[in-house]
Amino acid sequence: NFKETADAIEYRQAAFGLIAYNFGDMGAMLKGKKPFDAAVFSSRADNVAALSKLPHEGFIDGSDKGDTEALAKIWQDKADFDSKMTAFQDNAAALAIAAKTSNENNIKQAFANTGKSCKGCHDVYKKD
Ligand code: ASC
Repeated sequence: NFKETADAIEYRQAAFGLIAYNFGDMGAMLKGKKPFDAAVFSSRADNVAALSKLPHEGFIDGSDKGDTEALAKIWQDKADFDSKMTAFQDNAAALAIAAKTSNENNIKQAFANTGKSCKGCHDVYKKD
């Protein structure tokens, strides 16, 4: 367990940073900013699916205080926050599966669904 709330904040931020790096590279490929490489894309999708399970553990009680963009609303509406986090994990898992096919429409749809999960939570629970 975390010794201090600062450690929990650092933990979830590290996970989000790794997610953003991997997801961002996938977006660059889908938007044609770099060549699409199916093996790299799939590996990154696997990374995001695994990493998506990590941040939630860092949202411990009291960790709205500190060097964080997390809003106190997370802990006021914890059940909704938890379900949004689960939906993100489900979407990331579906994206990892889609990435193993060569169905471009499915891949793009699964990527969009995952991005909507990121944004949907940020819009409500992250400082802007
Ligand atoms: C990213 C990133 C996010 C999401 C979000 C999707 O690459 O860093 O927070 O995608 O912008 O809408």
